[in-house]
Amino acid sequence: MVFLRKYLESCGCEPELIALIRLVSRQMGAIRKAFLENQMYENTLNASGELQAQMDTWADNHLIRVVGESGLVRELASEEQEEIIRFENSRCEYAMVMDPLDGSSLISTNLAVGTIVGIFEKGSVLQPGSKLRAAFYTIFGPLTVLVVSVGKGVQSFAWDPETEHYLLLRDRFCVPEGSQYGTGGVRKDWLPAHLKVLEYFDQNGFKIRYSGSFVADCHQLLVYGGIYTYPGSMKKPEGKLRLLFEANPLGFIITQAGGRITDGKQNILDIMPEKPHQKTPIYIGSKGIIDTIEKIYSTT
Ligand code: AHM
Ligand code: MG
Repeated sequence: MVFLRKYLESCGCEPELIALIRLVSRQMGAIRKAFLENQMYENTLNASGELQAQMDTWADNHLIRVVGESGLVRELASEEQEEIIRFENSRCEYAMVMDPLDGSSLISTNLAVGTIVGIFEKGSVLQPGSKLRAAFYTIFGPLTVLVVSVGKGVQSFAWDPETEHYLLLRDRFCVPEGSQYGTGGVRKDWLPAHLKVLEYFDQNGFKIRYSGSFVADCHQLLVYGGIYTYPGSMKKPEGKLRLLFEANPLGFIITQAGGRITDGKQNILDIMPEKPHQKTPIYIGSKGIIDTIEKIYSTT
């Protein structure tokens, strides 16, 4: 039986990084419990102007408190916080980015949602995704599953509530090519290049799968291949999803599993962020399909 801590040690991770990954991932029991009493929406908007679910703010407040008290993180940026938070008393220099509860519009439907985290070794949270030291997400499905990369491939672990340990579920993911896709947005607003991409999928017999939860859809493509996209549109050329909190941690993980992430023109992991809530169009998934999408973009 392989435990999360043993796995991280075998990768040569420093004790403080292991402590941080374990600390945050161990909060999933508390977050999972909180769903029962937090099914509604708040009357507040987040920094992207989206209505916050009660679980968004619950998970955000909980993780900020736990991470702040740990003394492990110097700087924290959250999808649910306007400003970057600095913990002056921290004994470590890690900078952490998080989407405390991704897919929150699905809470009332009981479909899979999760938490997304990226960790930089030091410095600011405003760094390209390629500089991440580690990234992970959790997904609340029938099991609570943790998918993690410390730059040495991608593994998944399942939370055992009885022993309170994460146990290795799957060793070394490798994104298969696959032939399924999910796209966010509204057809009448899509740009010509995206329409051509969809035409390519139709012509090549791709199957549609889109849940409305980025973590769940990315987890699916990690297993089955294919791609997820939330493109730019005529109304929102920058797309919907955030570079820091969603694109970079998932892009890092999928890249570590042999896949790719692009905005259609460039590797998203190379983008230098200018502000915490910066958005980006996203195509993430199997390498061959992303290569094809970039070709379509370069000729449209
Ligand atoms: P969230 O972080 O507030 O949940 O928003 C991001 C979510 C993604 O998980 C998902 O892929 C997308 O937004 C769904 O958007 P839409 O409802 O427009 O399809
Ligand atoms: Mg999100």
